[in-house]
Amino acid sequence: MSVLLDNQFRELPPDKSVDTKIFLDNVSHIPAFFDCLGSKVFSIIKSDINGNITKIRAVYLKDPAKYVTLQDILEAEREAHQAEWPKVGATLALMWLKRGLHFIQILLQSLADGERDENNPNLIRVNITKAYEQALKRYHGWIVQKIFNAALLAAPYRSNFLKALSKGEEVKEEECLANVRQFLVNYTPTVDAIYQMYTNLNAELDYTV
Ligand code: 03F
Repeated sequence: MSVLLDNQFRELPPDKSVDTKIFLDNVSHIPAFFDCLGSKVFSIIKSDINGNITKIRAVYLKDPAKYVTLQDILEAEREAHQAEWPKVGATLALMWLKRGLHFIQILLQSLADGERDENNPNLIRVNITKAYEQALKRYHGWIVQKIFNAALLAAPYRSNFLKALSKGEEVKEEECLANVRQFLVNYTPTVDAIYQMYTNLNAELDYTV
């Protein structure tokens, strides 16, 4: 019934470590969602997200017992790559993936909070723009910002977006937003924990693409 509730994230343990296998299982459902959004511009975003998931999974599968948590991966790569780190491997892939996850978090939270453009109540451009400005824009040069502008124009109507989140079923807006809120209960702390890990390990970079 709901893409979001089918793919609920797990509650974090008290130490806020993120289990690599569970995390990869959870995020692996996100790329397929772009297929129902229509425009070609979403395939660029889909393949970027997919590529980062694949890079992290490839590292994990080399030694699942060693890379139980995402932090295990970052620490092993820091040891292995020294000066090149953190602009390398799964550390770099997760650095970017987390920004996309943060974008999704802000977008969904803004919808759940009922933020909307009163003149265009069936558009989600204000919600998308807010998410972009907070999560991604500072890392993008003008060419990538142009891709964002194209995606913004191609963005689905609010009603279609909510319908897509409900697997194509016509559900009442309030019911769908209740699912969004439920999804965010574990999703938001997971994204926050990954950001905190990058801060703690001094692994965040701020170059633009
Ligand atoms: C850097 C960079 N990646 C890449 O160059 C950019 C690609 C295009 C980015 C376009 C941005 C547009 C975002 C706005 C979309 C609005 C759509 C709204 C629809 C509703 C990195 O790439 C590589 O990743 C890394 O591996 C490499 O090594 O420097 C590194 C080298 O470069 C990015 O900026 C990441 C972009 C992530 C965008 C995520 C957008 C998510 C949008 C919608 C999600 C819908 C939510 C559905 C929820 C479903 C839940 C199941």
